Amino acid sequence: MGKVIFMVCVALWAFSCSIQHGEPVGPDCFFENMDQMSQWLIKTPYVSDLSQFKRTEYWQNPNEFWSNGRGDCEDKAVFAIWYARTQGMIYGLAVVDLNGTRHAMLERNGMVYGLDGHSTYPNMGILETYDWDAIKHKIRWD
Ligand SMILES: [Ca+2]
Repeated sequence: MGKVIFMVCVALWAFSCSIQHGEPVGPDCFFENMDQMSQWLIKTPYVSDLSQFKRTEYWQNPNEFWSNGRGDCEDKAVFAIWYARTQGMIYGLAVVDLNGTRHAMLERNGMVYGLDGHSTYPNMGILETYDWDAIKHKIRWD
C-alpha cells in the first residue's frame, strides 16, 4: 500500500511540473530553486554563437539550451528567465555594457540581476531590455 501511495505521489509531482504546450518540459523539474539552477548555468561552457551556430547572434530557446548544455550569455539569461517564470518570478533580459562589450543579464524594474535572480549589479549600464514577449520573438520554439 505504501508503495502505491509513493508511486501516486511521484506521478502527481511529475505531472505538476509539466509546462503548457509549446514550452519545454524537464528543467523545471530538475532543479529545486534558482540557486541550484544558476549553479548549473555557471558550469555550462560558454560557447559563442559564431562557433556553435555559425551566426553572429542566435538566441537558443530553453529547450535547445537544455539539450546543448552550452551557449553564450543571452542563452544562459533566457534559460534563467524561463526557469524563474516556472517559479513564479518575472524577469526581463537586460543587455548591459560590461567593460565595453555587450553582456546579457536579468532585469526587473530597471535593476540588473545575476543568473541567480538575487545578486544585484546596480552600476551596470542597461543598453536594451527585453520582456518575455520580446524574448519569445527572438527565440524559436521548435
Ligand atoms: Ca546565443
